Amino acid sequence: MRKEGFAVAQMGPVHLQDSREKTVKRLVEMLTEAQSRGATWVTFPELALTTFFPRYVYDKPSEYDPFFEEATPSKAMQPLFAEAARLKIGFYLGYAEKTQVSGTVRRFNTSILVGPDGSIIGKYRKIHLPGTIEPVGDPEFEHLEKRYFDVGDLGFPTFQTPAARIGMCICNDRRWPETFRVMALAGAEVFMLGYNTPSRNIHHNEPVHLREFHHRLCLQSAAYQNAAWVMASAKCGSEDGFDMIGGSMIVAPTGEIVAKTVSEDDEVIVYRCDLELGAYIRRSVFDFERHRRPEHYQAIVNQVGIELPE
Ligand code: ING
Repeated sequence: MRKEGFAVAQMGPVHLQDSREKTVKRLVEMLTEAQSRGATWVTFPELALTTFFPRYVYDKPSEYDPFFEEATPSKAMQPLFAEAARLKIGFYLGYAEKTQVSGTVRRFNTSILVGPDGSIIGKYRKIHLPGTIEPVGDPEFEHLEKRYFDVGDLGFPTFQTPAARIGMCICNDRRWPETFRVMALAGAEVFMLGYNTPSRNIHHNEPVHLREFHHRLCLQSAAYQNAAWVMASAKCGSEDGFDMIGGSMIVAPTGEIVAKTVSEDDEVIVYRCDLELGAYIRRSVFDFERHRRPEHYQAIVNQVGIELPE
């Protein structure tokens, strides 16, 4: 039996005018609550330090750089790192990262995994960037992650911790099964992800109930098909009038939802996860070594889009 307390700390809205200090204070409060309820790991949302700024059109870096952190940990993150180290809690944190890669400025939609000793165990940079580079001209809001972020350059890594082997991804990544399979093939036992998912789809008139249904569908299938625990944390509610879905949850390797938020505010859910449950499923139904046939999967790696066979 390998039981470990995992928490998902969902955030309510972060408004354009909210300072980093005010927002980080909310994260610290939820981290403290998670620890008091038996958690040793906490998953925070995507872009947890600011509003979901890719909904707005900015032209110059000077307009959108204020949303980015230039060091990790940044000054704004310090109180969270300090409290986590004091309470010996590990955490996943999503934020906008501005950095240099081989002398070139790069901007990523990033998450870090921080250990209970306060050290940064690993980093992930979002690979599946939804939306468009140019505005589509929707009267209400845009989805411009391809405009502000580079495609992640770190692959889908996994990180060994005392509790489990942990893999990270971010929001739209959860809609692509390749994300989880790659991490599961590297031994991930727990997937941590944050998301900021608008309640409305600006690209087509999608019934509202489908937003949460597709969100749940992605997480439950990822958990079951990869025999892993899934920690999914929303930043949600109405950010300056722009609604985003909640539905933060913890999903067992069986695909069952074991904990779920009921609000669109700051809300902590905690579950004592038995890591052995995933191991059992990986020795039976999803024993990759025994059952997978990659010689028949070539199209998944060799193709980007659909190619009709002759
Ligand atoms: N947000 C959304 C997400 O993937 C989206 C964007 C929603 C794309 C629904 C397609 C369908 O959950 C982010 N930040 O990726």
